[in-house]
Amino acid sequence: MSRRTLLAAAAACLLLTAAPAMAENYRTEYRLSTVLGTAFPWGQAGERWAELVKEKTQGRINIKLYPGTSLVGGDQTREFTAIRQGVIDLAIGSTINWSPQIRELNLFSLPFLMPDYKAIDALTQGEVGKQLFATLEQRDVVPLAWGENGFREMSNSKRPVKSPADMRGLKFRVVGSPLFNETFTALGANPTQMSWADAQPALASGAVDGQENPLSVFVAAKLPTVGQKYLTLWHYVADPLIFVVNKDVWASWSAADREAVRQAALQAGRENVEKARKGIAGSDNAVLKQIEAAGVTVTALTPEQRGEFVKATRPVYDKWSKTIGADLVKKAETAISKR
Ligand code: X2X
Repeated sequence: MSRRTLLAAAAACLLLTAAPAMAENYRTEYRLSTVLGTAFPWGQAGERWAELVKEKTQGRINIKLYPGTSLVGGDQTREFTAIRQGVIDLAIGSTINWSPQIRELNLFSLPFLMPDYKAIDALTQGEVGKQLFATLEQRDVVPLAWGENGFREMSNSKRPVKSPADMRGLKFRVVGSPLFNETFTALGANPTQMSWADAQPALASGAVDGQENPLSVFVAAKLPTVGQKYLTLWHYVADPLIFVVNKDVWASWSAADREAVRQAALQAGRENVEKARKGIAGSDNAVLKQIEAAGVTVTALTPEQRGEFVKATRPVYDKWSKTIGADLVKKAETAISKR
């Protein structure tokens, strides 16, 4: 055997032994956490990411979706910690639910920071988005792509809300960060923090009067059937979604498979943003029509009326800007003003 064929044979041998050894490091299943299930654009994004990963890795990476944040017993504010600890391998998480652990993510919950969809994009697709991803990387997760839950609108079972005075005494279910408690308190309402799993029975029993969630969630969760008859379009905050992988899981994959998972996340993220805005954004108001057809009274605010809510929540904005980081908030405000 010539030296050359010997080398080629040795190389072939190495390849043969290396390939199965690498595959052995791969688990048969990776757990993907989301809050909402496949009736919602958010859960559909999880399903799509899994499908694209399977396709792009020729089945080497097999992802199973765990909606309802079931890997942390539905307690969505513990999701980020569970990813770091390896209880969850991958997640598509809302900036709201991870903000108790990552104070910078409260940025998107600053009341009335983002006036429109272009403003959301100016943040997630620009320097601010990059900086937030760098922050996440320092916290043991690999961020890959942005998605969207949406602009959060306010609903309740008691009366139309046109001004902060109309909110006085109403009990609202709010999510995650203490920032939400402070915002609703500043508006004169009575907020209670609870998980999404607890929110639905609380709305149905009348333990709380109202909630705030994107219109896509309002419709798919059938909130009009639990008495949510009054809806105010105030676009006060929006929560983007972030696609991440646990750092050790990421490191266990080959470079080619990592790239496949990233490309799959980017594609699923783009499709998710499109879906989350369908029937809601721009001139397409099909979702709003559907809500009105369900007998819901929809209140759109005039700029003056909206201004009252902005004014009442300004002290919360200023206080939380310091927690988030004055530089980051400034960067966000500049990006939005230049959009
Ligand atoms: O709990 C909510 O309101 C939800 C589903 O929108 C989030 O996870 C932020």
